[in-house]
Amino acid sequence: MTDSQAAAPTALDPRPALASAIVDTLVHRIGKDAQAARPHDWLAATILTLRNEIIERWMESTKAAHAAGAKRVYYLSLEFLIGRLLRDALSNLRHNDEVAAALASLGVDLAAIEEIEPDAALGNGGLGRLAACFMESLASLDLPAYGYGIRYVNGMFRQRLDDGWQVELPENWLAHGNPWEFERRESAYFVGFGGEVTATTSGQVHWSPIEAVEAVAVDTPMVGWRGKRVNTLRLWNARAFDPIKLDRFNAGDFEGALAGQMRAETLTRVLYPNDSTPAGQELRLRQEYFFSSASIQDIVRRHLQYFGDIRTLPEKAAIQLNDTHPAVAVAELMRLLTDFHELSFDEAWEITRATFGYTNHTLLPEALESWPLPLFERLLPRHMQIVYAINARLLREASKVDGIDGNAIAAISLIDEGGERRVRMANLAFAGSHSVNGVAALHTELMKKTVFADLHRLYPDRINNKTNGITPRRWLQQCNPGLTGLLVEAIGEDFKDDAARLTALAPFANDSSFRERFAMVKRSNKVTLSTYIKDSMGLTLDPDAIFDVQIKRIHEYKRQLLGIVEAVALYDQIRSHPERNWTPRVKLFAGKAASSYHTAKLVIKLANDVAKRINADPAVGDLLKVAFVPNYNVSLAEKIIPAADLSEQISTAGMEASGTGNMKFALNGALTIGTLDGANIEIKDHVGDDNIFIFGLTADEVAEKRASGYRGRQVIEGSRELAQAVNAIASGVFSPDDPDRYKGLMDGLYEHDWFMLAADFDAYAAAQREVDAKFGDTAAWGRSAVINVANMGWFSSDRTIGEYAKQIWGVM
Ligand code: 26V
Repeated sequence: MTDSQAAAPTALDPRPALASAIVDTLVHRIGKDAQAARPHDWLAATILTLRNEIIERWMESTKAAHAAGAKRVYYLSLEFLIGRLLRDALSNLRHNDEVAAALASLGVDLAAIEEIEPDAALGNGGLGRLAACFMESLASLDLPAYGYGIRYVNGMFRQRLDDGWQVELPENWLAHGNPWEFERRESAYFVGFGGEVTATTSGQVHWSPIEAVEAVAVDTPMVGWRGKRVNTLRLWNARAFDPIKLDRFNAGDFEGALAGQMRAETLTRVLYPNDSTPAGQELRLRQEYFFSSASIQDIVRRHLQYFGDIRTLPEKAAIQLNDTHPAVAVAELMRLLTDFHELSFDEAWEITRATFGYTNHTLLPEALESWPLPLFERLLPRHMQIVYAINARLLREASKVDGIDGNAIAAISLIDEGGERRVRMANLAFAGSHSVNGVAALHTELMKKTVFADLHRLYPDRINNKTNGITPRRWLQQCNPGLTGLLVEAIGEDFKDDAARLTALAPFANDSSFRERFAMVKRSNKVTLSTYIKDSMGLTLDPDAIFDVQIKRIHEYKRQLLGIVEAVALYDQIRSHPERNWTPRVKLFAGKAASSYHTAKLVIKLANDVAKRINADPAVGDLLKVAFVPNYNVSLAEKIIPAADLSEQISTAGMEASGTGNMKFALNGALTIGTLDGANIEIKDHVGDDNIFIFGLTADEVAEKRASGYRGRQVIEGSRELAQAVNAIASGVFSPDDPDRYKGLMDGLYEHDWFMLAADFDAYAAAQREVDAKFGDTAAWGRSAVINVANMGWFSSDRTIGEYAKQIWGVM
C-alpha cells in the first residue's frame, strides 16, 4: 500500500485491491458477508487487513535488532494508557486516505468505525499515558524496545453521572475481542508466591513457593512514525497451571475444580483505579510481583538466548522502572542472578544497578508505596531476605559518608521503622538503579531537597531530570488534522519528522491572513466539539465564546475547586454588572475521581450543581456556560484539546510533578493559565512570558506559608469576591435540595486550605480578567496562540526519549 490521495479509482489504482482485501478478510476471518456485516465487523476486518503489513514490519524490526546485536530497552509499567490504535496505525503508516477511500467504495465510513474502537484504558492518568507516548516515540526513533505490563481484562472504569454524582461502571474493552493482540503461549513463565526458603550447608538457597501461576505473554505491535519500526508491547495474562483439576471435576466438585483458575485470573482481572493513595492490598502487591517476575524472566531468557553470558546483561539491556510499581524487579533480578546463575551477591548487585533506571512521578507522601513487612515477607520470603541483604550493604555504605547521621540512616533505610515496619519501594528502586530521574526541572530539584534528600547526599550523581513529552503524532497530526493541514501549507512537512522544526512557524504569528486561517481552524474544531456536547449532554455552546478547559484526574492538588469557585465569582459579577463588556466564556471540566476519594467526588458534584444553576439562568445567557463532560478518557481528550482556547494548569505550586496535558493544549494553540509548577515553568520558558498567563504562589512560597501556620480564613475575610463565592456555596445556593452539602468542603478552606486555594484566588481571578481582555483582541490572542504552537516542538516525547536513550540507557 502507498500514500495516496482520495481520487477516482483507475485501472492502476490499488484501491479496488484494498477494498477486496478487506472484504476477503471480512468473509474468511470474521465469517460475514458485506451485506450482513455490522460496524464492529468492518472495524475488525479493517484492522486485520492493515495488520498484515504491520506484522511484516514487526518481524523485520525484530530481526534487524537481533542481527545487529543491539542493546534493548525495557519499559516496565503497571499502566499503559493507550487509547485507540486504528487511527494511530493508519496515520503512522500513512494509509489514511487510501483506507478511507477503499471503505467508502464499500459504503463504510472510516471515521464512524474508528469511533467504535474501544479505548485500551490500561492506566489511570499521566503516568500511564506517558508510557504510551514513550512506546510510540521509541518506535519512531527506531530504538529496539519492549513495553512490559499487565493485560487487564477490565481497564479504567467508565464514569457515569447520576444527578451530578460520579458512578463507576465496569469497563470491558475486550468484549468484541481484540484484533491487535497475539497470544504467545510459548512465552510463559512460572511465578511463585509464599512458601519457604531453605539453604543447604554449601549455601545454596532454595525457595519453594506454596502457590504458583503461569504468566502468558500477549503481544501488541507498536507502530512508529512512517512505520519505520514496529516494537512490542508485551502484556502478561495470568493462568492457573492446571486449568481444571480433573480429579476434583470428575468427583463432582466443579467449584473446587475451577477455584485455582479463578484465583489466577483474578490477578490480571482489573486495573486499580487509584492514583492518589496506595490500595495497600495484597492483590496489588501480587500484581506487581507477577508482572515484574515474568518480565525479568523474559528479559534474562532473551539475553541468554542472544548473547549467552549473563554478565553482559547491562551492555545489552536497559530496564526502566515506571515509578515504584515494578520496584520488586530489583529483588527479582538479584534472586535470579544469585540463586540460579550463582553469581556472588556483589557481582549480582553491580549488574543489577547497571541495568535498572528508575523514574519518579510524584512527591506526594501519601502516594509513595510501602508494604507492611509481614505481608511482603509472607508473599515473597526470598525477596525479603534479599531486601535485607541490600539494606545491610546500603546502610554500611551510608555510615561511611560524612554528614550522614542517625536520622539520615533512618531515611535511607529500605525499611521504615517508624510504627509498623514497612518496605519502602522508592528506596529500593533508588538503591537498585544507576539513574533516578524526575519528570520536570522543578520536580527533579524538589526530589533532591525533599523525599530523596538523604539518598541524594549518599549518591549525588544519581538524580537527573528528564522533562516529559507527548507524541506529536497522536496529539497534533491525528487529533487535529485541520491545524496539521494549515501547518503543512505554511511550513511544509518537515515538522512531521522533527517537531523542533515547528519553530519555522514563528514568523507567521505576525501574518494576519495566516492568523485568520488559524482562527478558522480553531473555530471549526470548537463547532465539532459543540456538536458532540450537544448530542451527548443536550447543552448548546457558543463557538465564539472562549473555551476554557480543565480536564485531568480530579484531585485536590490539581485544584478543580479553584476553577469552580472562580466560575461562581464570575457568575456573581456578571449578574451584578450585566452592562459590562463581558467576554463570553464556556468552562469545561472532565475527569475521573478514585472511587474511594470522597472529596474529589464531591467536587464533581459541585461542578455539576454549579453548571445546572448557571446554565439555566437567563440573566447570564451565553455569557457563561459550565459543563462537566462525563467519562474522560484518551479519546475524549483527543476531541476536546483541539477545540480549547484556554488551558487550565492551576495546581498548587510544587505538587504537580510535570503535567503532560499542559503540553497537548499548547501544541494545539491554546494559551495556558497556570502556576509555576511542573512543566508549566518550562512551557513558559519556551513560549515566552507574554504568551502565557502565570499567577500565584511559587513552590518556595507555598512551603513558607505552610510552615508559618497559614489558614485560609486570613485571606477569605479580606477578599470580598472570594468570600461571597465561598459563602454562597457553603450556604446551599447551588444545592437547594441539600443546603449543607458543601459546608464541610468550604469550612476546609477557612480552617486549613492546605492547597492554597484561598491564597491564590485573587491572583487567579485577576489573571482570568487579563485572559478576557486579551481574547477580545483577536490579533494579540492569535499571535500568542501561533507562538505557542511554534515553540512546543521541544515537548515532543521524541526529545524526551532521545535524552533517556543517550543519558540513561546508552542506546543512541
Ligand atoms: C500512583 C499510585 C500511588 C498509589 C498506588 C497506585 C498508584 C497508581 C498510580 C500512581 C501514579 C501517580 C503518579 C502519577 O501519575 N504521576 C503523574 O505522572 C505524570 C507523568 O510523569 C506527570 O505528568 C504528572 O504530573 C504526575 O502527577
